[in-house]
Amino acid sequence: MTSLSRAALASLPASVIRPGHDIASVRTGVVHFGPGAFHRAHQADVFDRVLDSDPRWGIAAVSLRSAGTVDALKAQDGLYTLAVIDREPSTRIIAAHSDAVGPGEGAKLRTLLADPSVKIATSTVTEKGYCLGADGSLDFNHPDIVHDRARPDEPASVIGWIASGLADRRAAGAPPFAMLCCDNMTGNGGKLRAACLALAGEWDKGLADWIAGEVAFPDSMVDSITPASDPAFLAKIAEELGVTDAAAVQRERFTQWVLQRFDLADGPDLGAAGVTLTNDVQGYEQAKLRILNGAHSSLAYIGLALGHETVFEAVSDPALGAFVGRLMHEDIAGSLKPVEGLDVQGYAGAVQDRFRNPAIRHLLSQIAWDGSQKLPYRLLDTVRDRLAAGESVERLAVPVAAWIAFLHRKATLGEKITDPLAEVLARAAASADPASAVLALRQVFPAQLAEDPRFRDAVTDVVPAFLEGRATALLAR
Ligand code: CS2
Repeated sequence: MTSLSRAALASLPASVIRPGHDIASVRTGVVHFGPGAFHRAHQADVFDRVLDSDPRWGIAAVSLRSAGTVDALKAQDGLYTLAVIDREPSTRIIAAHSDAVGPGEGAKLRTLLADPSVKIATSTVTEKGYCLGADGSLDFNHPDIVHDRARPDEPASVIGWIASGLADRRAAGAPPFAMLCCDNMTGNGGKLRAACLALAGEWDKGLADWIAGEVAFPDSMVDSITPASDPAFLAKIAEELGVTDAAAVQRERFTQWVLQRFDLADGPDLGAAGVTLTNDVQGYEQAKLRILNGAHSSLAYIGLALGHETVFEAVSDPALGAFVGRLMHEDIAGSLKPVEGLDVQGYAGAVQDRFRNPAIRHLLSQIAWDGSQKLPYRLLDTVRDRLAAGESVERLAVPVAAWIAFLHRKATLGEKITDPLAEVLARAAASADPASAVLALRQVFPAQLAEDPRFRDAVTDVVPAFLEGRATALLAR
């Protein structure tokens, strides 16, 4: 079977939605770091719509570490399939990528970042890709940052590339690109901005001042459930299309991008392409991270302990589904500050409905990755706020304990833990008292939280139930 390409478009079945713009006329206006499935299913879909009326906003996909997706995009003329897996499925070809840059192509990346027609850079490199410490600031002990501090000419990290790309703009007297962080972190734009300023300040104080004064780093909330593209999905797409597509992605129909308003002269009309531009992203961001992602991580660690494989299976388990429902509505939504224009209880209900989508096979094991990076934003921020308000954290302690037990199981069975802190986590979780040892990891649990007896005892008390296979009883909480 041949692979998807521009030439193959004509032979695709009529049911497949073709690009709505002339692919040959697309020019690069965006550089994107981290072209994983979420980017291809979410931001690229938005820019694909923008391109239907304005050819200046093609995306150059940049992967600093792995060549897979970039090679696939190059081989397929930048094209791939977006399958919407829902009650009303659809299959569409996305033609938003005008260029691709893989590992070892630093010179090309530098040229792209310096090009004044590139007015926007975006990133989805996951939480760990930003090299931040537990307090959310740039970790100067991270090996990539140690490297970049000494080598602004040849950075290793995304932060290094953004800062050095901006340095080149400044040196050329050119306007900067706006930097749109699209990862699931509270205050994502602000965190990225602070990290770039910190590194740039090490190189050149004047550069840091220039970035602080000139560059927009809007915060954003991004949302669309995007299960990984497994071999079975890729085989199904090949059967439907009649050609292979190594970069195909699948997602639910729901998709949302709420972006803080920012100034960009002559920029793309993101609003017309479905992006919500607002002056107050924070409320949306918090609601999404805590309700949706908090529930996801809870379903993942508790669900895996109970032998479930997917989100659908886990929410369909009556005891677990009801427990996570109470967690979402009472503990999380109930403690969020009101968000103008958002009914948080209604939002929590809508999220539960999305989890109950039988067409989506979203693996709990995928969501369980990188817990050390995710838990602070997803669950621990809620714990901290509830403790401050004098409210109970007994229910929230259950998913935290489930994570510790998950690490313990993996560590004692010698199974791989996918997490940037894997080694430290495995050592702590395999110890005689995994709860205390994991809670003592300051990279995850700030002292104030770990040492608060209301939280510490609540977690420590329930870890044994998970270790001894008695977790179901906890779900009555
Ligand atoms: C999930 C997210 O893998 C995970 O950790 O919680 O990818 C989630 O599906 C998205 O944030 C939904 O927008």
